[in-house]
Amino acid sequence: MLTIYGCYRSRASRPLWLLAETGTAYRHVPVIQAYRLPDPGAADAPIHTASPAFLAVNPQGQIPAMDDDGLVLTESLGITLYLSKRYGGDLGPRDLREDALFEQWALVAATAVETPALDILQAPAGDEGADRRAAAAQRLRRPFARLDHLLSQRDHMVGDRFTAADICVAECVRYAMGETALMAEFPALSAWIARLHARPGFQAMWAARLAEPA
Ligand SMILES: N[C@@H](CCC(=O)N[C@@H](CS)C(=O)NCC(=O)O)C(=O)O
Repeated sequence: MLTIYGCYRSRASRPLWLLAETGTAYRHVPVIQAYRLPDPGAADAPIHTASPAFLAVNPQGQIPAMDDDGLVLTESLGITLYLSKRYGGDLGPRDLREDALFEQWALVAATAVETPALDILQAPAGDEGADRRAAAAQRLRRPFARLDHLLSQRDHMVGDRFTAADICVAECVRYAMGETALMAEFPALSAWIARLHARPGFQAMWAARLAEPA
């Protein structure tokens, strides 16, 4: 039995998007971040990242987590890559060379893109956050130039098809999309993520996310 722990308004969106694409059956436990609850200790609080029941799954107290017949994984991009191989068919790597590229791009997303892109998302609006956004945008220019160059030559990150590598990278790039002037500097990257966001699988994941309390 496959179980995914984590609400949609979290990095659980990554494996949940993958599963929306594959149509795989799974149990979803919508664990919420404890810091988002006014009183995580309340008797009627929903299951959250500091709940003993969840800490028994991931003692790190972070979402997402996955349990697939006893295989427990607790890193969103690792879960997404695993699910693509286990249940994804052509969404997963076809051979070792593709597998290497999937891993490379997931690591680029996690190490070069995610932190500055999150900074853009989380910086205060207006003048107050302007310096933080500008510094984050500057840090993104090199990885974005690399991605833009690749995507000006091909439609997808790996192979000639949509794969989990696209999901891993797109889910980190997404955080920076509010910085529209930055995105405009990278037209191939912008066109690629717009195509991905038009997919029914992403739309289904996004609708479920919007249906959750903010
Ligand atoms: N590198 C981890 C980061 C996980 C993470 O930071 N999850 C956040 C939600 S997106 C969380 O659980 N925050 C609650 C907390 O840290 O207490 C991953 O990608 O899975």
